[in-house]
Amino acid sequence: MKIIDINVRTFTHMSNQNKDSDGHSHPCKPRQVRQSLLTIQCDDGSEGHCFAPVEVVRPYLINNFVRIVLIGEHPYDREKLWQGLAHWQRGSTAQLTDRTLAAVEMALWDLAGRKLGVPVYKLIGAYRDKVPAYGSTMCGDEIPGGLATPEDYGRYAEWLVKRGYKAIKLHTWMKPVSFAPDPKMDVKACAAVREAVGEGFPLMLDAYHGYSRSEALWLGLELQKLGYAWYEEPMNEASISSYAWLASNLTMPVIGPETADGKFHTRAEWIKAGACDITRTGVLDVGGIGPSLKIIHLAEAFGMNCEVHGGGAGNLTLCAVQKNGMYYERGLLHPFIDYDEVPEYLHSRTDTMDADGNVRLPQIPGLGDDINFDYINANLV
Ligand code: LLH
Ligand code: MG
Repeated sequence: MKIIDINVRTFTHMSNQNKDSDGHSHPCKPRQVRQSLLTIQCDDGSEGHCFAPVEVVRPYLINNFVRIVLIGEHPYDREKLWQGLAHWQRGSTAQLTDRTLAAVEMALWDLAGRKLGVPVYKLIGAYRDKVPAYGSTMCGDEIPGGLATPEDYGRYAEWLVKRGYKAIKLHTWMKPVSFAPDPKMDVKACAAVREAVGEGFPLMLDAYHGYSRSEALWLGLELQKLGYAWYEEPMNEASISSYAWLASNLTMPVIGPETADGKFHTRAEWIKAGACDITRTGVLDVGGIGPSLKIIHLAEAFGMNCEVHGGGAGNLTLCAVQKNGMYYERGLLHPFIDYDEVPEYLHSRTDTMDADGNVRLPQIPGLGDDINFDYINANLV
């Protein structure tokens, strides 16, 4: 069995989300957008797939890196193939990102799962078949009735509790919102949500990612008073010593890093420096499922939890194979967006959540996306 081809289908679908000038998602009028499906094919007819943004699997990357490492190889040699790509990141003039590695590696997992007839989380070794989800809000905005005021956050939190979520994480206001960033406004939103959901309900804050040490500490001390369960990325994650300083000055858990470069190497340095109480990985942040498993197990060896960043089939798979993590991050959510709607390119949602706030792992062979190939083939670019 060997890999004989890698192809990318780019297709259109409707989306009601847009990114602002700092890259944060917000609701917008439905519009047509493009997405890609990466497919790895083997000589025995087996295939593995992974969705990716168009630029992450653009022809230059597929032809000049991915094909060269993968063609002719056994598709189950995931570690060898991942190391081949990861090694090539040095000297690739930053073209070959962890996101491309993640798409390729997850397509290899999908291929193995489909070929063997099992969901990937069972193939890795499941810890659980359902995962409690936290509702992760979009960043604040200036849309009337959206997430524009502390009261908006409070009202939305009440709705999220009714929908079944057992925990909520706020993303508050970030640039380019006109009054952001403002730690005092963050505290007002956090207090309004605490008031809405009552004491004891697990709440987390993912604050503006560029506060100074003194702003971050002031905000953290306020969150402690409000009984928040973790404090995420209030400063630039490149400064490990700032996080070590923050963690040593707070009793509440500091979580991270999420977006810092360096895969498992960076997470090891954070743990060694005492910069976090809970560590973090996400398939797109560190180059896939394999490197995320290394981080989860590293954390476990230090008696630490590792919370998974972001949603989707790969991240849900990680949540199902770990003991040392609480939640699946479901979102990003907003009062004007029906997150439960099924995207046109799938037959069903990958992360369907029941009324008790649990996401059950899909039982289809592969990574878990129930791909609507007819839709994709009818809407090719
Ligand atoms: O800044 C944002 O839009 C969010 O922080 C986003 O990156 C989100 O993925 C996140 O951090 N979740 O935890
Ligand atoms: Mg985050």
